[in-house]
Amino acid sequence: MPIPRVRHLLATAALVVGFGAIPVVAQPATTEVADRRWWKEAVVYQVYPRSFADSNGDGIGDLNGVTAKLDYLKSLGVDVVWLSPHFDSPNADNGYDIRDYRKVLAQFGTMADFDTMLAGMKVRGIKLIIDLVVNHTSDEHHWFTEAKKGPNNPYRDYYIWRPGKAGEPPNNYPAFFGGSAWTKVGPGDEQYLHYFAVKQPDLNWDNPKVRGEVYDLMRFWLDKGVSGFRMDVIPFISKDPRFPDLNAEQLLHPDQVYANGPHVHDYLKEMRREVLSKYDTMSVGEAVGVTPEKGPLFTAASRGELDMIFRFEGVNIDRNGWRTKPWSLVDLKKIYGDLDRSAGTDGWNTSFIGNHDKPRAVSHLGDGSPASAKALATMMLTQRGTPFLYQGDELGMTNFPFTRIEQYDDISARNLWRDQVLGGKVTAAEFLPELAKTSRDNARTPMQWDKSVNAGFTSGTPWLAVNPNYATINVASEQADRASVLNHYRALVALRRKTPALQYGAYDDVDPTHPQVYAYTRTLGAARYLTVINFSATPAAYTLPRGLQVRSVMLDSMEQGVLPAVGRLALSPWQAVVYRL
Ligand code: TEU
Ligand code: CA
Repeated sequence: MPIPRVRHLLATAALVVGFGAIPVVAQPATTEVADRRWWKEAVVYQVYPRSFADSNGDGIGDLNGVTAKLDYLKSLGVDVVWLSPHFDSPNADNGYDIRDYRKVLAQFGTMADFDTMLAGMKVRGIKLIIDLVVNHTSDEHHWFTEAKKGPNNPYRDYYIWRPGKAGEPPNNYPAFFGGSAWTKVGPGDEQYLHYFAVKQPDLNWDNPKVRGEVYDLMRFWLDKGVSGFRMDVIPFISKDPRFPDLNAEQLLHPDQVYANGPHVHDYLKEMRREVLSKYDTMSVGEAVGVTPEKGPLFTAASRGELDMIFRFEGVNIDRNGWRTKPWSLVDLKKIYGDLDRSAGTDGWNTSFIGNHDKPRAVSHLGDGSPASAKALATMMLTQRGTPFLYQGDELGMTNFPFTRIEQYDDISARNLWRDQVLGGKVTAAEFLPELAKTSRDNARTPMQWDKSVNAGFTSGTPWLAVNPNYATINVASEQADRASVLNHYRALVALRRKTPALQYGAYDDVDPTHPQVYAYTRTLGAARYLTVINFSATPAAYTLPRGLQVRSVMLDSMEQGVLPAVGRLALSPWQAVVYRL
């Protein structure tokens, strides 16, 4: 195990230069924080099981693979694992289309394997949250195979049906994966609603039986010992039953309409009352379509809905759908500032730079280099809000060098190709380079464990190709390298854990308009820290604003460990430093 590079305040206090000896102020005890919660102090790690570790050589990651890697997760210092869907599914959308909520996907193993995995986590003090995908089911769920039989079926009202308009859909809602959000099936002229793929019919949350079914399945997993849920597109669960057409403005961002149903907050309050409040849980909503002003309605503790949400302005800063667009650090800082303000004192945020739906952080927010991966990690792990690491980001795993459409697995990529290129809207030459930069499959290539064949992910043929850079970017090589991205993550997680100000302290951007350097403080009582990040591949001579003076280096991505002369920093490309003030 490498030696953590976190410097202890007392050991470095003597290094203070430029100003006289300052008495060391003890950090306030966390008990002084008004509303302590384990999930505010936790660091979460997202496992996408299909791509994490394959235990039986079929090329598909599985639960026994996760169990085999628990010591690795423990060595990272993470407290919670978020497991992407592990339920029975025909995998039209890699498990986000559930056929049976109480059964483990056979490709991933059995319920006994799940129990073994959960027990292994428990022994190591790691909690598990699972993916609650209840805006929609698979069209192969028995509720839907019944419902589609006709208007008189007892399950009909589990889903949302409307008559078409003269052979056209009931309204102009678009689906996320292309085409209309309505499809006709079975007898009669009624169509069912699906915000995502045709194989993902939306549940009718206005039906109390549906809500009862959802609460039951939540209790089933909570009773097994999971500690909460990541809730897939949860703001979409309530629909306007009149289904008015979207106007031109709304068609530019239908997600904002979908996230604004009349009863979404009633249902979330009911869910907390009925289920979450009866257990010691954490809940995080995937807040697609939620604008900054509306965020607090989901997360204000006094409202009793969710604990926190994922907001996407940051990770989407450089894209418009499948196309990339220019962005600036100043824009990013503004997003983070707004996000922090919106959490206020009664709410809580998440901090993340990637997930299974986004390209690799180091490739789109950084420049692909390990130095930029460390800079992004420093940003993520010193923000206020619970950090969510995505598997492989801790290695600096990069985008895949996609060149051909056949290399993609994702339904979103394949449908876009059909609509955009086969539909004659753009040429393949225009489309493919953009898709390569924005595709979700970038995040779904197998985890890179070592430099053996298939990166140690599988002894068989991987379901999605391994990134060819695995010989250098992998766990085994990085364990052994003190200066690796992996060991920087470990140091950051350890620093956050022992530093209440990094968990609970107020966030203040001290230089919001600087185009190259991101500098912000985190303050809790008398404890004050400063993160400084050179967000570029060129060196930066940077004078600290507001007369700030640093006292000691807590962590330096370049390990220079040198304190600056008063207030003046010479930052290397992508250098990121956490100071104590
Ligand atoms: O994602 C919702 C969602 O809207 C994203 O897929 C979005 O379209 C994408 O980030 C492109 O920017 C959730 C899941 O995370 C995703 O994997 C599922 O495909 C989707 O819901 C349907 O369940
Ligand atoms: Ca397998």
